[in-house]
Amino acid sequence: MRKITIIDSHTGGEPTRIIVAGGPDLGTGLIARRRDKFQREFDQFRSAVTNEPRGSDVIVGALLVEPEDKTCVTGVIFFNNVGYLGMCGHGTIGLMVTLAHLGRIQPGAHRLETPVGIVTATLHAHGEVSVANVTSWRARQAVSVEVPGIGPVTGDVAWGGNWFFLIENHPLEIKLTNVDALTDFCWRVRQSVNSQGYPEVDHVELFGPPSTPGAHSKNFVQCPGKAYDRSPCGTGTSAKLACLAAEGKLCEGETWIQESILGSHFRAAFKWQDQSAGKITPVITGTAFVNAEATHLLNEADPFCWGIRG
Ligand code: PYC
Repeated sequence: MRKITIIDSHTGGEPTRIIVAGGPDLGTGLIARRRDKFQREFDQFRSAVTNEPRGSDVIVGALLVEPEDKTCVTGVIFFNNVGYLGMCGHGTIGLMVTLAHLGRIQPGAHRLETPVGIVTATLHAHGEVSVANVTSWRARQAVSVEVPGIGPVTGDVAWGGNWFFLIENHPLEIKLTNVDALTDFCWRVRQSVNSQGYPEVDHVELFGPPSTPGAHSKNFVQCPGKAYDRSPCGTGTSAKLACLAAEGKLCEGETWIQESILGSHFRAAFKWQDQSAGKITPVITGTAFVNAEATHLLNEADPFCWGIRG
């Protein structure tokens, strides 16, 4: 019987499941190529760890791999119920807290290798984590798409480690009792965005007024597998900062507090990397808690050994 050791955490309500032992051996080399190998040859591990009956649509999984760049504390490949993520902000915060829990890191700055670039995450003495994310930018402003059953919807396309379609103007209130309507809206929008020339957009992000004093905005982020992010979404907040920076609505170093649909928060700010090209380095700060250590048992006699795939 194969065994996979995992550690679970949550960041602002959004779960991260780190494989710390027993995952597939992807060898060495470029981490993006190893991610492709994971997908091509070992995708059943992704499904076993994230999908039911062990997981759920909400879980983001992470496989730790040997970093190619030895200045990095680890390499990490994030994945979910349907596939692979470029970067994951809440997952990186969860990873740092998990590495601290394992005694593998101490407070301070640590470099992490991901398939879309190296990020620097700082574990603060009080337990918070700040992630200096990959370069982020707005690729298209005010793209209008015709959405069947809804009508025209306008949003920006931006990169924050994953591709986002960000919508300010929409008719929905962002609250938990509205999740079904928010999910249906975002899913329809994503199909239209993808079919109308932006096939790479994998997340849809809606914004509304915050509920907590001091926050600047509340979001609803739909992930590629249709689940919504319980956290304010680190890569989505990075994409949001890129849009705010491009519009001159947030200055370098100014704090943006992004609230999630649950009411959890990330604090965010950016540094210009190339102002003329609209490129920024976002820094996202949040908190995670380790909430389980477990061993998954993979018994080939179990018909759902490798998870239930949609
Ligand atoms: O925090 O970047 C994030 C994220 C992406 C998908 C779920 N969470």
